[in-house]
Amino acid sequence: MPLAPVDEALVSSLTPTLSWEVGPLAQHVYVSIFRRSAGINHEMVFHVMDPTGTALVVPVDTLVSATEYSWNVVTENVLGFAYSQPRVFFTETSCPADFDENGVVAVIDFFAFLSAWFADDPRADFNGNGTREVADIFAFLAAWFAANC
Ligand SMILES: [Ca+2]
Ligand SMILES: [Ca+2]
Repeated sequence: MPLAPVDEALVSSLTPTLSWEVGPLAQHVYVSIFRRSAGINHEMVFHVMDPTGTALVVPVDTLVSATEYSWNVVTENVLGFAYSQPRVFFTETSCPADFDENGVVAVIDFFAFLSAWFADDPRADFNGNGTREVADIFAFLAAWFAANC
């Protein structure tokens, strides 16, 4: 059964830790994450069979910000499959310096921002004043250095 995050949790990380417990007779364990909206599961974004232990860290590049997901744990034993109740969680609105939205702030985010800036991409208006200007680069840099996500 899933333990954490709790149902309907708002998670601040795009690499949250999932934990669960399984009965002693389980021979196989399958953990799956689905993108979800309006109460309906869409594509599976993550699946692992027989993870080590009863917790895992969702890998980078699996989740995106401001999105609803559900996950479940399926166990298999001699009697067949047992499906946990699905658990829902939400990812927080992005960390703005994570420009490519892969869950980590890295040098590549700075280059992605600069590319957008030179391409006059609306997202390059980092300070949101409606104009793409040099100040946006400084605003991005400030967020990038301050990022703790
Ligand atoms: Ca990134
Ligand atoms: Ca601006």
